[in-house]
Amino acid sequence: MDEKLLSIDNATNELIKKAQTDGVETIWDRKANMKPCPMGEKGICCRICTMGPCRITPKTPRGLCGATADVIVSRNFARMVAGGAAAHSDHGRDIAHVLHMASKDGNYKVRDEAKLIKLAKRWEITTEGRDIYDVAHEVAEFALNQFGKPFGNLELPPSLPEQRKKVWEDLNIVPRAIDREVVTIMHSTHVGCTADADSMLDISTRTALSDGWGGSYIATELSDILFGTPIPRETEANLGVLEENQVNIVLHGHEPSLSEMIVLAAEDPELVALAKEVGADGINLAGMCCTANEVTMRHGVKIAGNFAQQELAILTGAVEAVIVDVQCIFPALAPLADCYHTKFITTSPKARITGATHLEFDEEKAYDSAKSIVREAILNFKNRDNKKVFIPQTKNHATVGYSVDAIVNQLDTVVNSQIDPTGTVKPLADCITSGVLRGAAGVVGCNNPKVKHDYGHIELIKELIKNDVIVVVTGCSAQACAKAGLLSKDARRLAGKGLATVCELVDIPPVLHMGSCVDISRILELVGEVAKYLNVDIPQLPVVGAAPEWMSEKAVSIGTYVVASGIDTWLGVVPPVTGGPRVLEILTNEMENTLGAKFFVEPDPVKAAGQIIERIEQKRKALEE
Ligand code: BF8
Repeated sequence: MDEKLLSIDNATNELIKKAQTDGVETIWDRKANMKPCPMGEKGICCRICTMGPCRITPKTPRGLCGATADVIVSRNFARMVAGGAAAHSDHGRDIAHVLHMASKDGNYKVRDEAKLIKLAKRWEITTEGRDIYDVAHEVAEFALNQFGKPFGNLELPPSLPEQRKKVWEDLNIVPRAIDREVVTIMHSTHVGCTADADSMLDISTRTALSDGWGGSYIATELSDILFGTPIPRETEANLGVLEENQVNIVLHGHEPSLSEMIVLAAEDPELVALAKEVGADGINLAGMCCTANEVTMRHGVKIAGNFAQQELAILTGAVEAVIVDVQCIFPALAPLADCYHTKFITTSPKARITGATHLEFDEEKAYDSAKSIVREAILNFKNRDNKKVFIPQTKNHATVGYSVDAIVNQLDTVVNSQIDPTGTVKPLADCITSGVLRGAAGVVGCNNPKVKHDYGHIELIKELIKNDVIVVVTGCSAQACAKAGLLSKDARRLAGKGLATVCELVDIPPVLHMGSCVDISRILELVGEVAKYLNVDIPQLPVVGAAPEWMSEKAVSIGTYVVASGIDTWLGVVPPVTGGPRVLEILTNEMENTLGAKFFVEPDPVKAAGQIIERIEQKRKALEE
């Protein structure tokens, strides 16, 4: 691999080249010109009031108010957690609103009744003799209450082991209402409030837990109820999924309430006919970022790419529209779309972008709204300039859609030949305790131009599977794996003997696609169930987390709740906390004493894999004793 290449992915490198020929800029050009602020990088710049901004230096060891480096670093960290928890949880709230408007004759329906009933029972909502939509509405209300209820703690899912809950109780970090936790951070970080790194990190941890075991968990469960619980499906990934003779629509963002309707609208006979009328062979949907994960695991919609590739989709000159809702959308798409014929369509009042075409998605009239958006894309086909079109011929096959239910079913079907289905995680737990699988890793998160595109994910994961560590993936890591062929069942040839045997027996890839970033809740559920089955607390399991190319506030919240859930977490990009020695000490050391897990920072993915394997073996040994 040419060291100068910015990605390990051919399609990406080819399109970066095209950007140069076309004279347009990409994230990598901006990165080359950007000099990151060294203060910001260490987290020691404080902009919380206007007396400064204060910068901590040897000469000025305190801000104007007297805040130390650790106070500043911990407050900045806390605000990142708040931003991330807010984004994930507001996504969950939106899905709850959609469930509340679901009806038998409406656009949004209940697709997984069994899951709805199970959740209703868990929340002590009467189900017998009731209309399923009455139950759905009460479940939605109950969920919405988790965001703002004035008293009591968050309703925690049954997959959370009692031992873990006790740890949180003892540390006084059991989350309360989700909004309350986010607001507490904003209050506590206001000038003149919390000035103690330890306490600030406790508040951050509690808020992050309200995301992982609250907002994100709700987002996943209610999405499954509304749109169906994913089952394994076949798909393809990378920009080569774009079609020369079709209307190409890229769905980018996060919430399935929009993308599900677009998927339906794109099959509408009226719109299919319109596409033919404008000279196209049909309508081709392709997903990007977490929306890609949502629609691929429920419909097999192809994956165009991950976070760093969003500009490249437009650069192909073959995309009629990029339709976005919220989160992880480059504002750069607006001026870039002006250089091609692509329509950049924003749909959410929460994420309007100057220069974009704003067609607000109205959930009350979801289908009609989605149809008008798709129509815009079709009518734009005539503006395509064939001279500017270049679709890289790179794509790979992937099997996606491993929800917890799908994993349990798959193991039951094959391992027990359905003779004696356990309906539990027993077969998975057995594979781990017997040592056939050495352990499991959840590899998640973004792309970050500080790391060669996709290199962090793929190198780490290849090393892990080679050493019989089964890997589950979500977010942009999942797409990196799909593009690299690691989500294909053939990839078992890259696995160690134990993992390869399991893959063959169970007919799964060595890397399992578990969904979008909010679906890290699926990983929590799986890990929690295995711990409960073995009657241990989560930190005792040979299980780790990793975010090799993370960049967003959401990733900070995720990392924090994963560690607080008792799972050691490896970061490939250094977080902006190195200017606070106490903060660093807590995150990378002391958390192990209090929460049973901590953060590791290792930019080299091969070294990180070595550390992970060592840690997993230590845990195995302790578990056997
Ligand atoms: O929530 S992995 S770049 S797309 S933040 Fe964003 Fe990161 Fe991708 Fe989904 Ni998650």
